[in-house]
Amino acid sequence: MLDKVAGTRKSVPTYCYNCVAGPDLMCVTVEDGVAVAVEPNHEGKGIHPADGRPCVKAYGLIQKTYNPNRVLTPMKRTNPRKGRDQDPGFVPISWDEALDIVADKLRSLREKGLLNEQGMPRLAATFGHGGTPANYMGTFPAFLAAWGPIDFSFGSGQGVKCVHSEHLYGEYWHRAFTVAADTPNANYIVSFGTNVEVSGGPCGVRRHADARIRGIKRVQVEPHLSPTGACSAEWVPIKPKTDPAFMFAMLHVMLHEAPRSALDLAFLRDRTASPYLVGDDGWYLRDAESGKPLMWDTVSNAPVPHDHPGAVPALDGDFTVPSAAANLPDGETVRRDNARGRPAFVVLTETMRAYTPEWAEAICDVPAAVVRRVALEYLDAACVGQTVEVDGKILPYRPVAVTLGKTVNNGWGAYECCWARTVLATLVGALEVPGGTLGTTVRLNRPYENRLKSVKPGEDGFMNAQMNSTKKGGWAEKPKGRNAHTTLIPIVGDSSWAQALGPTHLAWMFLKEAPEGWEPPEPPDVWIAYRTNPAISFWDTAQLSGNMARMPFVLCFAYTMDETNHMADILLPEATDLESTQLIRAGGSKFVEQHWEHQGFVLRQPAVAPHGESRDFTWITTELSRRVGLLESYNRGLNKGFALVPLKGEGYDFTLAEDQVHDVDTIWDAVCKAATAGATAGKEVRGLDWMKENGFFMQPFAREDWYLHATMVEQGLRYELPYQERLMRVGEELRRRLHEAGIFWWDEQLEEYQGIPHWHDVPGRWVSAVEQAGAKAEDFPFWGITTKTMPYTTGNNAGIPLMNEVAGNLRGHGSVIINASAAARLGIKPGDWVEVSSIVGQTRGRAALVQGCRPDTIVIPGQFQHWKTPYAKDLNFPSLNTITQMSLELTDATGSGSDVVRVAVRKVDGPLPAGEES
Ligand SMILES: Nc1nc2c(c(=O)[nH]1)N[C@H]1C(S)=C(S)[C@@H](COP(=O)(O)OP(=O)(O)OC[C@H]3O[C@@H](n4cnc5c(=O)[nH]c(N)nc54)[C@H](O)[C@@H]3O)O[C@H]1N2
Ligand SMILES: Nc1nc2c(c(=O)[nH]1)N[C@H]1C(S)=C(S)[C@@H](COP(=O)(O)OP(=O)(O)OC[C@H]3O[C@@H](n4cnc5c(=O)[nH]c(N)nc54)[C@H](O)[C@@H]3O)O[C@H]1N2
Ligand code: SF4
Ligand SMILES: [Mo]
Repeated sequence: MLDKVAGTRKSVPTYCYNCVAGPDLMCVTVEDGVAVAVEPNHEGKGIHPADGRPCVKAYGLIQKTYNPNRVLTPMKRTNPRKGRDQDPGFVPISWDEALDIVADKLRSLREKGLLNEQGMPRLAATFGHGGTPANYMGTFPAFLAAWGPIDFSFGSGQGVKCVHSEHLYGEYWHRAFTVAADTPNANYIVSFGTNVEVSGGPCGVRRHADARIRGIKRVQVEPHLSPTGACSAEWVPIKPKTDPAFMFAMLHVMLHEAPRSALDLAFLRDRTASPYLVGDDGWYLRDAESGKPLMWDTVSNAPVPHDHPGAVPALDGDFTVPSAAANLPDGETVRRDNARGRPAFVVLTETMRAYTPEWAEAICDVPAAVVRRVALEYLDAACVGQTVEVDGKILPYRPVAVTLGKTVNNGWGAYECCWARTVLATLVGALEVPGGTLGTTVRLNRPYENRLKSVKPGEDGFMNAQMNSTKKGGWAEKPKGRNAHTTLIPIVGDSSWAQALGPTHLAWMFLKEAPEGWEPPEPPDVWIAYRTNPAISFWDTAQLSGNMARMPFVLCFAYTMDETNHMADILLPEATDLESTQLIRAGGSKFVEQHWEHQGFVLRQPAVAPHGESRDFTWITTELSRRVGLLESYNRGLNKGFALVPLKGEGYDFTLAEDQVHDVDTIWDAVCKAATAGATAGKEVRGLDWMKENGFFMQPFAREDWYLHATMVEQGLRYELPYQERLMRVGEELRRRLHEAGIFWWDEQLEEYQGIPHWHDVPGRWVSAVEQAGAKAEDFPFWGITTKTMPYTTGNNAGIPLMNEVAGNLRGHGSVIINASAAARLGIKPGDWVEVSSIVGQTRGRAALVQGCRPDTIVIPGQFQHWKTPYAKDLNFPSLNTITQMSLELTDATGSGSDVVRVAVRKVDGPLPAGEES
């Protein structure tokens, strides 16, 4: 621990990972034991894509540390009644008492059995904000692993209202849990609501600024003019939730109006399923012997299996296959003799025929000429046929990309958008090549730290997919967790991240009321929450808070009081960002625009001593493990790699004795040594002291490894595009299983399983949600949407005054953003109080009048309307989450939804009296 020493000044290197655009490097200036400033870590120049600079949010960490509202001792609830209107009656207790209460409780669960009578885990845990808490929770993953089954079903809005469908389909098609443009090399980007100048952190901002100097053209397609729109060459104000129509029309132009030769025909032929023959009933025509999909070979003028050596398959045409087979659902194989077969590319082209720019204009409210021009500019900029040298290798050069923001890539319409975006890339060969559309990380396929290695040959010439079985006997009729991810969402799989990416709102909803044929789940005996605030960040927050109050025992790691830990039984204050120790990976390729030309490890270390009684998360975890009686398996977990890397490898062994309690520094010293030894084949071993001095350990990361292309070529694999035969089969099997089990309430979602997506009235779903609730559609004439702002990282730092001060410079901060003419019609002037209401409730805020917003749309930035979080609760800011529906009907087949709601707007006199929200 660091003591206050008079007259000293030092700069402590560390990292910020307060949002998914991290980790970013920084230094903390400490004077006389007091953190006084955050500064860039200039040692990161040339290594970190932003040369060691953090973003504005990191500058708030000083106030975060010294926040007078921090919870600084463990606390226990004295009022057994829970609810927003109940005073929890928290009283300070010692660590001993707090840990004993928790350990007793947890031990009693183990005695009863890890699963309850319904087969559900008795212990549940929620970690928020896109997985970033893992970078602050020290060795806690080793405790979780030692425990056994845990329900990660209860979401916070991360996942289902984050970039959800992109996570699932992106990873399925190109190992892209998140998708980005190769900004350093791109020349033309069409961004559908990717607010990267705000959400991309210093790496994103720096890269796009450099790209602008280079002359990149970015077209920002979104209902309101975000800072990203403002920094773009062009803003296209599209009607919310109509993006699939825009993208389908781009496909139409490229397939029906542009010359065929403008497309990357070789890429389509050799790297995609475009030549696979589709029978009239929609299933691939397969070789009767091997079951492999057939293509029409133009060399032998005959059908051949997809991997036939020397074949030059046809992309166009209409063929008769003398003898073939088809794989129907549930393992049924049928013969297909003299069957008609058309290449998947033809089926794609035919399906897109009706989706002209003129058709899209009527849906998107964007002139057909704009859609057409964007499509042709994209095609023109694609440089089809060109190559570039990267790390001594010749790769295709395709400097065009399409990116999708959250709200485009989640909820209804997201499947169509993710599909169309990826097909747009394949048409010009711009998938996973320099300049194009890239995946940046994997979370559903292992190894998580190397997405190239996660690619393995799977079915039908494609990469493997980890799907939950939909077969009779294999299908999980009985869910293993309360959001039923293995039962309802085949594509999410069942890896360690999968459950948190299930339909996590259903877990909350079903606590209160389950649909027909579904056993209402009992709440978990114990729920743990850390760095998450579902009571503010999810939808229909009033109802959600009510359901949360039904949790019988809640353990929260607490920084300050907030709306979620208001329901807690025990609060444990962990030492925060500048006060504690952890080693994590950095570089390589990660979320958002975190592709580096280096990879390695970065240390978070105590710049200042922990405040009050707050304790390092690793200390808390070790103590908890000991008291619960899990010390040995916890230590075994550390040795196996749950704190980052296995502590033993070839030529080194830093394993910890399993029967002993190890202190924080001993554990992280072993991790630092094993990590560096592992990365250098034992040549360089750097302990905790070295890491503290140097901050990070980096090695070069080949730029070639940003791209999947070489891996695909080496393994002879094709991208599973454009046709989705496998998903069709999975969807039909899921329909049968659900119907056999008497479940019909997922039928709408099953419609999403199509070979080639068709347009359905996506925005209309939000309108009919109003009508189904018994209200009149015309009473809610506006679209309500949200957006992120640079100084805020979701609700994580809402209680930091500096962030509000900085955000005060941003147009619309803390307000309801509304088009000036629309406001004038309603008699609303700048700064007036307005009420925004939906069928769920109402929220109030001051009106910010702008030109840069569609007249039919209002925007409520960020997530506010706190009623407990100190400082934030006095801001009186509105929140879209108070008024957004949480419902089955607005849930797509991946289990996600969107931050979108139909609303009414009216002028009012002032804020709602406290406690009267919704
Ligand atoms: N209206 C609206 N809602 C949204 C979004 C939006 O853009 N607009 N975005 C959605 C998205 S994409 C996501 S990923 C989710 C994220 O939503 P959540 O997963 O709920 O995450 P956060 O809002 O970051 O929650 C952070 C909580 O952790 C607490 N906290 C902060 N620092 C510390 C600390 O050091 N220690 C402890 N113990 N606690 C700490 C904060 O007080 C806060 O209560 O929100 C979603 N909700
Ligand atoms: N500063 C900051 N950075 C962050 C975060 C943060 O909280 N703060 N959170 C991180 C997380 S968890 C995530 S998930 C990412 C999200 O990153 P982004 O998706 O880039 O972020 P948003 O600001 O939510 O993007 C919303 C944009 O979508 C537009 N939009 C809304 N509805 C529609 C629609 O129907 N169609 C189209 N075309 N556009 C629409 C809005 O106008 C808005 O500009 O950001 C990450 N980075
Ligand atoms: S973008 Fe900002 S808040 Fe996010 S990790 Fe980087 S420095 Fe921290
Ligand atoms: Mo997110």
